[in-house]
Amino acid sequence: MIKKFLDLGMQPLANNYLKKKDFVRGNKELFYHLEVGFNTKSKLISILNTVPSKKMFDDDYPYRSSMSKTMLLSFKKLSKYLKFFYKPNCILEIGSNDGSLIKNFSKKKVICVEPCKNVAKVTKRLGYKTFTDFWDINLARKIKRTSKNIDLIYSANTLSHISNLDSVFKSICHVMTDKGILVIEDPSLLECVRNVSYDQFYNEHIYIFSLISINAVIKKYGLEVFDIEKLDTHGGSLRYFIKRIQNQKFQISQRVKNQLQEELKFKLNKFSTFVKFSKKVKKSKKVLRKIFLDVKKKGKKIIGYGATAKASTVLNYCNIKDETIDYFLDTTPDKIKKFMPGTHIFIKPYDKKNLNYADYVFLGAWNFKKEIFNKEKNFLKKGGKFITHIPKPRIIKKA
Ligand code: JHZ
Ligand code: SAH
Repeated sequence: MIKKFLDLGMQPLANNYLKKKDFVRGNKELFYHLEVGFNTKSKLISILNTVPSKKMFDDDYPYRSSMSKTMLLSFKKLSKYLKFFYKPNCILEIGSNDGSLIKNFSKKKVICVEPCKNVAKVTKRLGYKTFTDFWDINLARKIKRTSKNIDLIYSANTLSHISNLDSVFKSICHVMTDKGILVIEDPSLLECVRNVSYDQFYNEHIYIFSLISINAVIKKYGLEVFDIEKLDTHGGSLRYFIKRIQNQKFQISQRVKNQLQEELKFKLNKFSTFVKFSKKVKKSKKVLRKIFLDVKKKGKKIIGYGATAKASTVLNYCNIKDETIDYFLDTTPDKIKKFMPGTHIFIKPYDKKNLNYADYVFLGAWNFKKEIFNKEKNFLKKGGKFITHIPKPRIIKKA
């Protein structure tokens, strides 16, 4: 049974950045009801109303992993470790985006899966074998016909985006060798609850995994987590190292046991935890709205930094629109000169002039706070201020 605990209202598709013609002349934006629930059996957290994959991941998909140095570095570090420790013969990446991870590996050893044509083009151009398809059993069968030695499958911030987990794991088991390893990486439910980062919920994030729920899901495919790594990326993520249960080469590490204990101590297996979380979300909205109203009353100029999918959830939920935030700054070519979904806040290219115009900057990409504050030392020194809602809504005056 799935029990609902959070209602974030009607929301637009989070990565659907608009051109003016998309919302003037009465053109309708697609909205869906963003509600979140708890599966009493598997303890899996999921959104309740899903949008078809083809509507979200089309040939115009704007997100590029390479826009953050933090992510590039994290992928580089992981690649080194995987090469050293597992010495893979053939690597399959599901949701390879612009190749930020895979470009650390030799072209001869790699298979990319990326359904968005405009993004898949990037790895194709770099010379990596790329399938422009959604991950499912048909694709898995096609790949298996030519590649029988896939001993490492990697997928970051993608499996949580696919509603049919049965198809995901059956397809993985179909292509992965008996001694193969599956490494997945997604935002951690524990950190999401701890930080009240309710903006981890939007149409693409169908699931927010915990070790508890991942274990429950993969067991029936004969898989188990044997190691785990905590990451700072995307507001706190978990990297799960998964093997077939019958593969005795790796023991279940102490880190897995510790994570399980921590999650149980935090009561991630109890519905009541999420009811409390939902109350904190409502409070967060109230306080954030007050901060924006107070700053605006003083006649200050506010802009946003990082036109993220997460910011779309926050701003639409809190009803903060273009009369409050003058514009967003972002480095992503496919977002620039477009408008934020739902709130219709304009997105400008990142430059110092556009930044220095502001008195206050809303941190849309709060998950890259360290990287951004490092870059914007001067803005802070000159008295520039940031507004964030994580872990609690507040104004930040200096780093
Ligand atoms: P970022 C997307 O979420 C969507 P978003 C998706 N569902 C997901 O899971 C994660 O990514 C992986 C910009 N930026 O990574 C670049 C600057 O402008 O938090 C990006 O547009 N300057 C697939 O959108 C955005 O911020 C900078 O200095 O919530 C960051 O987006 C930096 C560091 C970033 O993901
Ligand atoms: N792995 C990268 C990209 C994450 S963005 C990173 O961590 O930064 C999620 C990517 O998954 C997008 O590029 C999207 O097109 C892709 N994706 C979404 N649904 C998918 C599916 N069913 N099969 C394979 N890839 C998918």
